[in-house]
Amino acid sequence: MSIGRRIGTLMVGGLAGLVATLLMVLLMVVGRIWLGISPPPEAIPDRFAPTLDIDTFFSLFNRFGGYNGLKKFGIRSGMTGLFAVGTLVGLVYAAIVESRRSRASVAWRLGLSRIGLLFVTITALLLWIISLIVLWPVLDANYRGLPPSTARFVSALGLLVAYASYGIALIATYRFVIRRRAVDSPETTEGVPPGAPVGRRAVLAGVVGALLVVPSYRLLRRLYNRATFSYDGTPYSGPGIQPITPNDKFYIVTKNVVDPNVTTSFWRLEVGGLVEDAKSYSFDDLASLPSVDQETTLMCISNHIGAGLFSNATWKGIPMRDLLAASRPKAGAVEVMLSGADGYTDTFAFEKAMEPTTLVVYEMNGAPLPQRHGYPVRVIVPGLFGEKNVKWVTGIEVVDHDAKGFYEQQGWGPNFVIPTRSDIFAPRWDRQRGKDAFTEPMRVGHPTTIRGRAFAGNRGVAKVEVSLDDGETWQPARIDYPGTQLTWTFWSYDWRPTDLGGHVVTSRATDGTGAVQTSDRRDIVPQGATGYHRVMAIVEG
Ligand SMILES: Nc1nc2c(c(=O)[nH]1)N[C@H]1C(S)=C(S)[C@@H](COP(=O)(O)O)O[C@H]1N2
Ligand SMILES: [Mo]
Repeated sequence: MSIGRRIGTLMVGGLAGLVATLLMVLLMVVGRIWLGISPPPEAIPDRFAPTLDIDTFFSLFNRFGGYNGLKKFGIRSGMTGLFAVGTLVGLVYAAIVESRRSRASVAWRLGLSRIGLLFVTITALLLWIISLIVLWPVLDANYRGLPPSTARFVSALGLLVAYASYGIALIATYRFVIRRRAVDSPETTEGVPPGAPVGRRAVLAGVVGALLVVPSYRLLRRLYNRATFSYDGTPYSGPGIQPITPNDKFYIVTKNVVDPNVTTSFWRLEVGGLVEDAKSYSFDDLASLPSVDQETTLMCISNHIGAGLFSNATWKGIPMRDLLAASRPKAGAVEVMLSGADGYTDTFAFEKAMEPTTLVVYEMNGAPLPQRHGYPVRVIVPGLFGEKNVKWVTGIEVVDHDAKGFYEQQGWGPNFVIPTRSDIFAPRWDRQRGKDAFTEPMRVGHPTTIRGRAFAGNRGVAKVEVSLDDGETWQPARIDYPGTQLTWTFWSYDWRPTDLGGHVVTSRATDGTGAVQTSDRRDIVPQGATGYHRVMAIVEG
C-alpha cells in the first residue's frame, strides 16, 4: 500500500473514531440528563477525589482556582480523554483493517474484516470491563435517584450501550467512507484489495459528525447551566443574617459539577446491610410515617472562624432510628454508611444514628427540600459537621466496621464533632491584610451594637461573653436568639468606646456542658477550625 493511501486510510480511521465518539457523547449526555447515568468524565473525578489526601486536594484548589476551578478542570480532562481514546481507537482500527494480515488471511463478509470486528469487540468489552473495575465504587450513583442496588446495574448497562454504540458507529463510518473493489468469492484467501478513501463520502461522514455536535452541544449547555459553578461554597454571613436562614440563602457545599436532579418516580431509600429485614421506601412511604419538626444548624468543616458556610433551618422528617428499627439491626452494628444519588458517601456511629435527633428529612422551613439541599430526602445529624448530613440520600447501610466516607478517605477527621465557636457578624467587617477589621471606625462616646453568633453542635450555647481588649477581660453578652440545643445562638453587646485607637473585639461561648470555647487556634484541616474570632476596631474622636 502506498504511503499516501496508508495515511488516507488512517485519516478515515481517525474520522470514524471521532464521529463514533460524538455519537457516544450524545448518548452519554442523554443518559445523564434523563436516566441519571454518570458518564466517565464525571464518574472518574468522583471516583478519585476521595483518594486524594487533603494537602493534594487543597494544592489542586490553588492550582485550578478553587473547588469550582478543579471541577471544571476534571470535566475538561475527562472530555478530552474520551475524544483522545475514541479517535485513537479509530486510528488503530484502520491500521488493523488495512494490515496485510487482515486483507490476506481472513474471509470478508459485507466488506468487514474479521480481525477488525474482533478488534472493535474486544476493545469495547475491555474498555467496559476496565470501566466497571475502576468505577465500581461510584457505579451505585444515579443522579435521577435510583437506589444503589439498581443504580449499579443501570450504570453498567449504560456504559455497555455507550461503548457498543461507539464500536458499531466506528465500523459503520469507516466502512461507509472506504471504497473496496468487489471480491469475487467471499471465501477467497487472496486478500481484499486495499481500501481507498472516497473524498465525497469522507466529507459526508464529517457532516454527520458535525450534525451530532448540535444536539450534544445544546444538551451539554443545559447541563452547564445547571452546573454548581455559581453556587458551590455560597456563604451565609454579614450584618443581615437572620436566626432562621431562608432556604434560598442557606449555605451550599457540594462535591458535584451538576447536582442530582432526582425524580421521586426513580428514587427509593434502601435500608440494608447488617439488618434482618432490608427495606426499600418510596417517597410516599416515607412521607406517610410519623414525622417530627426539628430546628438544626449545619456547618461545613471547611468553615473558617468568622466565615459563612453555616446556616440554620427547621427540618421535617423521620427519626432515622424508626427506619433502622423497622429493619431490625443485627448484633455487631458499628456504623451506618449513607449513600447519595451522586455517589457521595458518609458514615457515623450506629449509636449516633439511633439518637432521636438524627433525622431523614424531606422538608426545610416548611417547603419541600430544595434541589440543592438534597431533594427529595437528606440526612440531618446534629452535632457533626455538615459533610455527614448526606443530601439526595438513597441508601442507609448498617456496617460492622469503621467505614470511611468521601471526605474522611482524604484524611479529614477522624473526629467530626463540631467544636464550640462564636463569631461577630455586625457591624460589617472585612479582611484587611490578613486580619478582620470593622469597615467603619467607631466613635468615642457613641454606642455601637456588636452582634454575633455562637454554636456548640448539639450541646447548646449556655453563655456568650465579649472582650474589647483582645481577651484580657470579658463581659456577658445579651442573648437575642437562644435557639435550641441543636442550633446556633445570636447575641449582642452594646459598646460605648471610651478610648481612642485600636481595639480587638472578640467573643467566647460556653456550651451546655459548661465547657468554654477554646482560644487555641486550629486550622480547618483536618477536624475543623477553633479559636477566637478577633475583629479590629479603630476608635476615633
Ligand atoms: N450527597 C451529598 N451530600 C452532601 C454533600 C455532597 O457533596 N453530596 N456535601 C456535604 C457537605 S461537605 C456539606 S458541608 C453539606 C452542605 O449541605 P447544604 O449544601 O445543604 O448546606 O452537605 C453534605 N452532604
Ligand atoms: Mo462541608
